[in-house]
Amino acid sequence: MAFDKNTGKELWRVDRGEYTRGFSTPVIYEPPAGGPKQAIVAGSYQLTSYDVKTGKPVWWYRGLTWQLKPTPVLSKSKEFIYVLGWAGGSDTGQQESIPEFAETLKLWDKNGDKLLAKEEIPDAKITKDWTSMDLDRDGALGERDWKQYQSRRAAQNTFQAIRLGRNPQGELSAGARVWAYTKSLPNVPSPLFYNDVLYLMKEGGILTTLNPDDGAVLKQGRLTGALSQYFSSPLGADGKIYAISEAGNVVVLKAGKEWEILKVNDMDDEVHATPAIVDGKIYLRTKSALYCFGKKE
Ligand SMILES: [Ca+2]
Ligand SMILES: [Ca+2]
Repeated sequence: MAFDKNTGKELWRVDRGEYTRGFSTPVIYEPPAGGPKQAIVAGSYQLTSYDVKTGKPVWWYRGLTWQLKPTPVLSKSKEFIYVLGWAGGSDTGQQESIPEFAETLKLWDKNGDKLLAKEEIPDAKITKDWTSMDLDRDGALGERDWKQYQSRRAAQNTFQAIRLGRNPQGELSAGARVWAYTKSLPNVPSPLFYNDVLYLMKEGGILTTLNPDDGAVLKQGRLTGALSQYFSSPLGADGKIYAISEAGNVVVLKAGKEWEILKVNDMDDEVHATPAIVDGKIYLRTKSALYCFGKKE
């Protein structure tokens, strides 16, 4: 949905019913060659860019995983976008080819109503996570539910670079993918593009730097002193990287492909939010307080 910032009036809304899970924040994008300002949204299986004035899709790209939580990041030139997605059961090698709905009905639809009731399905992998299967909540699997299941089982978790060029239009082909990295993928923290290096902050405290041109790993290591879960996304500023663990350890790193830890601070409180850096100040929210750090004026 888009709203007028002054009046709160709804300007447009688009139905995204086929994007069954999504937590990713939209990214505002202006094509380098001109063209309308857009909002890029990462959702189930597809990245879609909407004209912010009309809500009309300008371009889209298939080939994402099921649940998109991180926010995509654009390259400095805005000609590439880096999209990270991780969902349980979709790591490389876990993909399955699921038969068509009509074929499955022949096997399992005992009462012949062209739907698959829970009791008719002998596969516990399907029935155990029923709420993500029965999308319209009618108590049985229809063709739409099944198509989503097929997509989900075919999807692959990746951190991938997609070439947008200078003014993308319509469907971007699979050839738009420049590279894909499939190991040590974070679930929640968004990637960071800072000074021509990509950073991934994985749960458990594993930091990876990648070359944005080819996806090659530049350095991977654990953040000693901050090895808990990570929900907060890493940030770059002042030649440094800031990464904050759930346990409240703030790691300050020297930015660069050969990153190194400068300091680990302890907030003595849980942190799930990504800090904001504005006008030389860092705003950091823990479970119980909001802090501001900066030089005294
Ligand atoms: Ca049936
Ligand atoms: Ca259903």
